[in-house]
Amino acid sequence: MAKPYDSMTGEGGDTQQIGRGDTPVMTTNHGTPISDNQNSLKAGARGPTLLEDFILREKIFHFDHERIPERIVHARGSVAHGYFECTDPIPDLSRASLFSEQGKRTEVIVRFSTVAGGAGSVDTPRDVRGFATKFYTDEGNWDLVGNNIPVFFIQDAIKFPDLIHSVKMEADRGFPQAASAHDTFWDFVSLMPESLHTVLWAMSDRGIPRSYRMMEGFGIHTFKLVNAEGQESFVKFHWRPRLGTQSLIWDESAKIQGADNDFHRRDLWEAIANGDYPEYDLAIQVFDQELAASLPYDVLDPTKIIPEEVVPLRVIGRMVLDRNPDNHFAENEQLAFLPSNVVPGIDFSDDPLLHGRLFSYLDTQKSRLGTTNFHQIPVNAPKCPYANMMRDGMMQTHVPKGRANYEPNSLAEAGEDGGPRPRQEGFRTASQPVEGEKLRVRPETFADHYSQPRMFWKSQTANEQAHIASAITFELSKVALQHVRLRVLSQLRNVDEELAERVAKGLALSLPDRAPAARDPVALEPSEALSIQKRWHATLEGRKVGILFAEGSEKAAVDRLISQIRDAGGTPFTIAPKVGGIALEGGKMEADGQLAGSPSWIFDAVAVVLSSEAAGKLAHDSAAVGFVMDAFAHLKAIGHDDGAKPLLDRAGIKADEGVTDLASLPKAATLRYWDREKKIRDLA
Ligand code: HDD
Repeated sequence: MAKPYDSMTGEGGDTQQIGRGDTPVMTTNHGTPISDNQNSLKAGARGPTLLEDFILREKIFHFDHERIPERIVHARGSVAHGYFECTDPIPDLSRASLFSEQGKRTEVIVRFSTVAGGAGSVDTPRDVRGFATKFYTDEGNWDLVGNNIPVFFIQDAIKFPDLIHSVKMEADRGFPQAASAHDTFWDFVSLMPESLHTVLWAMSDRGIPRSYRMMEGFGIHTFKLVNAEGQESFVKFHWRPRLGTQSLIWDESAKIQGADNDFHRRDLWEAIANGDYPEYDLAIQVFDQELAASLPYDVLDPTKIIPEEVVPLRVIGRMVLDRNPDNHFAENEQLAFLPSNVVPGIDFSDDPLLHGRLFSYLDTQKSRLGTTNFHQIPVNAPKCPYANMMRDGMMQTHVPKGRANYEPNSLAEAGEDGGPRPRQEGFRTASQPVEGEKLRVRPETFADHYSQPRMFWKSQTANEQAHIASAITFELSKVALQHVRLRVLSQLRNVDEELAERVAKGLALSLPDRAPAARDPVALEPSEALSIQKRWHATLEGRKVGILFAEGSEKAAVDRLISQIRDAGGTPFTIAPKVGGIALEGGKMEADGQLAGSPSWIFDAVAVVLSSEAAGKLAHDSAAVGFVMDAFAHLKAIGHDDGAKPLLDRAGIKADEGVTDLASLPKAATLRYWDREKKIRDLA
């Protein structure tokens, strides 16, 4: 019998052997078994390659077309599968089947994303994050395509291409990538005061989330719930992460871009792989037309929120993400969300931004996925049966039987399959009277652009306000056009004089005149829910602690810390100057990461377990000094033993509440030390 092909030696190879044993046969895309995947067909061993080589041609042809156009926005994203479980049924409000019974589970896939960067960009720039969920319900797919910020930059979809052109890399130079800190974005924003509310959110710590697992999600628009009797209510959807909302410090997020481009993608993947399934509550704010009419802003305006102090949140379910994708392309690149995917019981309001989206997403999938049959791609296909008279088209994979490709038909009367029929209980648009002239206008009720950004600003802690002021200062310092900086300042004066003054001072500019306001702002009560720090969850769950050791460290102390961190629900990660295993006091130990590649930026807190001899040595190693110095500057807990002191002293660490002994670290690591910030950074 001939020898099987050996890819190392290039010897052997016989189609008789193919398919033997458990290894599947490699074939062409048309099923022809392949005997040699290493060498193209040539005329003579050193001769020209032959056009006849259909195996080579097919392989290169396919490779040449492996990429599809990336999403025009939200190109970089990470997905996870899971389920939604209804915990508080709402049949009185909606007949949506996923909300019908307590304990009912519906499969979901979620895609988290950044907005501005390309598919290969980094995870931690300052940006809005996408939070898009596809519920595969038993009455069709419902896509809740939201963001981690509850408002949007513009009020009308017709402005979306301008907004996105302005924020993406500038058209002539092709930079900056994944950043809003440049002329064109701020030029646009300064001319569109309606964007200020979202700008303030994006410039706050919400724009640099710690993890997709620690991010809220919002449906943003007002939607409608419709019950079996056809009664409607307005609704806003909220995702609340069980781990609480947490963010990075700006300097930390910028540095993480160097340490780990995939910081959020890796975090999500590893959490799920380790069985720490991310969980979110789904909450609704339900209200009626009467309440809507009583508010000093319009509920159809997507630049406005309804504070939860005004309409409280009701939790109706939870989502658990418990499965990583098997294939990035098939389940992420090919995943297509459509805000127009609703199910009976959920309907749209007349938000003009939403209406534009109902067109845009369907349209874009044709250009991204190349065919109107993109719904047949496994990740997009409903999990419930679906049938209609739409036929053919590129990449059609269904093989419909019979002649019934039109409706109505009477083929059933002749004993043939007459195909599907619409049914009364199907999706029915909530009926509402509509009357009016055709107008290209913005309603008067959308005209107040300043009250809500002011409410947001007033709701923040002193540190959070400082972060907003310095983020705007930073971004405007990257803006080269002086008139744009001044125009932003003139807009900010309408939001809050103090904010405008702080930014002007940071830029060494004098305040320009206030921009004329389309409508004078009104005073709105601050809302605690808008601050991350006021709602901080002090938990080690989901948090990662870096433990630095070196030769001579006490092994028992490292082992003890590892198990304490695990017991508290955190993830320990050991770091040493060398990874392969070094001699500690009490035995040898391998490290998870090497010091130079594991800066403290990628951890929520750090521990330093060192002999004084090793600490003295590491005090002359910039990676080790930077490890503790940055942890301190990023307001993290630092646990250490006595031996580590020479290193801490060298790094200029001043003892405070967050600098603890090793035993206190697991508790200390649940917090960031905001009080420390004013001592190490100018918060003016
Ligand atoms: Fe959008 C993608 C969220 C307004 C047009 N959008 C996209 C994604 C998210 C959002 C999360 C990524 C989906 C995925 O992961 O595949 N977009 C929003 C939110 C908006 C919003 C929360 C306002 C409330 N979008 C918006 C408008 C338009 C679009 C007004 C156009 C008129 N969005 C698109 C798009 C994308 C998209 C170009 C790119 C890829 C895709 O749709 O599938 O059609």
